[in-house]
Amino acid sequence: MRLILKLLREGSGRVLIFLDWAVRPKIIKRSSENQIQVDKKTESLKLYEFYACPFCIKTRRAIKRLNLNLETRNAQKGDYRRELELNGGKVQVPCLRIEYAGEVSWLYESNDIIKYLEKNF
Ligand SMILES: N[C@@H](CCC(=O)N[C@@H](CS)C(=O)NCC(=O)O)C(=O)O
Repeated sequence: MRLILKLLREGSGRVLIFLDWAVRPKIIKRSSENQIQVDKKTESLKLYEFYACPFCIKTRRAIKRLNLNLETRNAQKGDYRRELELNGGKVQVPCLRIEYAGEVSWLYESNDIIKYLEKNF
């Protein structure tokens, strides 16, 4: 049963990836000075994700729309998965790692991540 659900999620994820590619979001434009400032700010953010996860696709689409150069980290397996579990508290993606004033926090839930990005950028 778990495998079937996983396959369904993966399958719908691939369809969404195609739709996301076919219907691109309208990207916000900034002056080059403003974009440099935004790029500097997004250096402290990392998105832990799975490639075909529908919630990650939605979040990546918001990132694209907001024109953010934000590092994404594949947490499907390997070091990033372990890091997410150990430091974030659970393996659930998407999760935004936020480093601010030397403190690190982990923001789960795609809607909350999108709200955070829309509020800050
Ligand atoms: N409500 C969450 C749902 C996130 C979710 O269900 N993510 C799945 C992947 S699509 C997950 O992290 N599963 C853990 C796993 O497969 O190990 C959100 O909107 O971010």
